Amino acid sequence: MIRLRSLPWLAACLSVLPLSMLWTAPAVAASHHFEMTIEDVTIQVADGVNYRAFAFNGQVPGPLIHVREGDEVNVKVTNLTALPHTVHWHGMDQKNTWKMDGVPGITQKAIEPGDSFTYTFIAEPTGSMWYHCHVNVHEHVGLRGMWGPMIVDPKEPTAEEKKVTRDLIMMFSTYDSRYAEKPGYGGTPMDESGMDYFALNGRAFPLTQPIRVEKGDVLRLRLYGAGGSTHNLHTHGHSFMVTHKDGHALPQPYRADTISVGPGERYDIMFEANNPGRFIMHDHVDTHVTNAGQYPGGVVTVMEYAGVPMDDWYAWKDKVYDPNYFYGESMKKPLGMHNHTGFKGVPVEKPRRRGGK
Ligand SMILES: [Cu+2]
Repeated sequence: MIRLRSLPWLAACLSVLPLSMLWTAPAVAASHHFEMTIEDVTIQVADGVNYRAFAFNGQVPGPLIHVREGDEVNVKVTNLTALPHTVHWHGMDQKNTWKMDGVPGITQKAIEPGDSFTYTFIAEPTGSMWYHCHVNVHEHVGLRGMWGPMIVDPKEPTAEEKKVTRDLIMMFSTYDSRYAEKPGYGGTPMDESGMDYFALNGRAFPLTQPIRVEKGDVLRLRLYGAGGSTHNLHTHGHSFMVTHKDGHALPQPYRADTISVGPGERYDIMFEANNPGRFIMHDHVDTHVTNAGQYPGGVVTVMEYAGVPMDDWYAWKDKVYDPNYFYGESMKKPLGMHNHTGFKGVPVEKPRRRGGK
């Protein structure tokens, strides 16, 4: 029998072994369980435009799902609306889990009103991914806000990614006010000319929010074509590097000041806030900066640098600021699913059943 006392060097090795293993152990993939409802709500897209939505956790955009590469994601989805839905995890490979792809009639039967379905899959590949319904997409995704961001962090972020101080999510969509109060209808190609409201995270300017920065911040904007139109985002006073397409790091990032984001597409852009002032950031498709034909409206925000005074005539001088409108605060939190009360709609009252006999 070997006694450790007789082999002091071995005892010393063993005593430090657990600690040294801690330093070198590879990151163990986590397993996340989330619960998500789909609810009938009304969201305010613009002044006087209250739009019926089928909203994930009652909000548009849906909650932020933030996980790491290789994690197991398990989401129980409960349909509390009067119409069937599914959830497609846009960008996920679904290796050996194709039945979790969320396409009705192809990978599953739609989730009927009152029913639940649990999606389980591995989060891969990394990047700016998203989820959306796959039932009657022209209406449910196009008009009813059935989408939300899913960010899959890489195990090893790049040097550029590590510099980011403000990680923000911007989802573009369009609305047809004729169908605002008509859930179950709208969004077909024949209706296309009726798109009259254009939104950034579900609201049109001036109901959107500014991006408040300090000089020296490094911004990463994750741009999503969540609706049926192509949006051309232009940043005044700053050019940016286009670093990722559909979540994937570009082998050769390139510099630009306007970027076209089509339906389903995602682009990540990064730049330093190095030019103090107040700079608009807007969709360069001219009709997309109107509300029912009136300029300014639609897809507009403003970069506001700390220390720049609010002039009397500034459109947003009295703006009630929501620091999480682009999920910037949620992105700083630990991995998980993050709701944002600022995105909540107003629940639609269900018709009451008659009581008694
Ligand atoms: Cu749906």
